[in-house]
Amino acid sequence: MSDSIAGFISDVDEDGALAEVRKALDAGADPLGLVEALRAGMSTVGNRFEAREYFLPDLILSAEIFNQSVALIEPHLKGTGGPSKGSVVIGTVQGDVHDIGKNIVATMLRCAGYEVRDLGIDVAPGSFVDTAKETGASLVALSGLLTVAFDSMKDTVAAFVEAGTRDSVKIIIGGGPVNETVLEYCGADAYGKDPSEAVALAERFLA
Ligand code: B12
Repeated sequence: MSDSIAGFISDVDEDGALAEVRKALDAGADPLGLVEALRAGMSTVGNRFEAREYFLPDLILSAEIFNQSVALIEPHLKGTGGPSKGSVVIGTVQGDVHDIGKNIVATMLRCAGYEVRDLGIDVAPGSFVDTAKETGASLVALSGLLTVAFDSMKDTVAAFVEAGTRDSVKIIIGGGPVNETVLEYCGADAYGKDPSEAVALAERFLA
C-alpha cells in the first residue's frame, strides 16, 4: 500500500493518492509509514523535475497533494500521542520558499511527540527569536534548500546571539545541500539529512 501511495504522488495523481491514503487509514495502516511513503513520492517528484521530466505545475500540484494527504493522516498521528516531549520552532529561512521537506520534518516531529510551531516560509531571523521566546522552545529547526539560505541561517543564529538567547536554544539545520561545512559556516549546533535525523537530534537535545 505504501508503494502505491508513493507511486500516486510521484505520478502527481491527486484522486489516486487521496483515495489510497483513505483506504490505508481505514485498513489501520501505520500513519508514520504513510508519511514516509509520501516523502518517498515527493523525492521522486523532485528528481523528475531535475531530470526535466516534470515542470513547475507538477511540483506545485504534488506539494498540494502532499499537504492534503498529511491533513488526512494527522488526526491519526495525534491520537497516538502522550504528553509533549518539548517545544520546537521550525521554519524555512528568509529568502527561501521551499517547504515540502520542512513540512515533512514538522510532521515527523509532531508524530514523535513534540509540540511544533511552524512559522512557514521566508521567515525573518527575528521571528525565530521572538517565537522561541514566546513558546519557551529550546529547539529551533531551520530549513533551507537554496545556497543563499546559508546566509539566512547564519543571520538567524546571529540574531539569537544579539538577543542574548543563544545559550537557551539548540539550533539545528537541514535541507538539500546542508552539510558539515554549512553547519560550521552558520554556527548552528547540528545538521540532519532527513526527518529521522531531525527526530534523533530532538531526542538528543530535548532529553
Ligand atoms: C520543489 C522545488 C521547488 C518548488 C518548491 C515548492 C514547495 N512548496 O516547496 C518551487 C517550484 C516553488 C521552487 C522554486 C524555486 N527553486 Co526549487 N526546487 C524544488 C526541487 C525540485 C525539489 C525540492 C523538494 O521539495 N524535495 C523533496 C523534499 C522531500 O526534500 P528536501 O526539501 O531536501 O527535504 C528533506 C531533507 O532535506 C530534510 N530536511 C529539510 N529541511 C530540514 C530541516 C531540518 C532541521 C532537518 C534536520 C532536515 C531537513 O528532510 C526532508 C524530508 O526528507 C529542488 C530540486 C531537488 N531535487 O531537491 C529544486 C531546487 C531546490 N530549487 C532550486 C531553485 C534555484 C529554485 C528557484 C530559485 C527557481 C527560480 N529560478 O525561481 C525558486 C526559489 C524561490 C525561492 N525564493 O525560494 C535549486 C536550488 C539551487 C541552489 N543550490 O540554490 C534546486 C536544487 C533545483 C536545481 N537543481 O537547480 N522549487
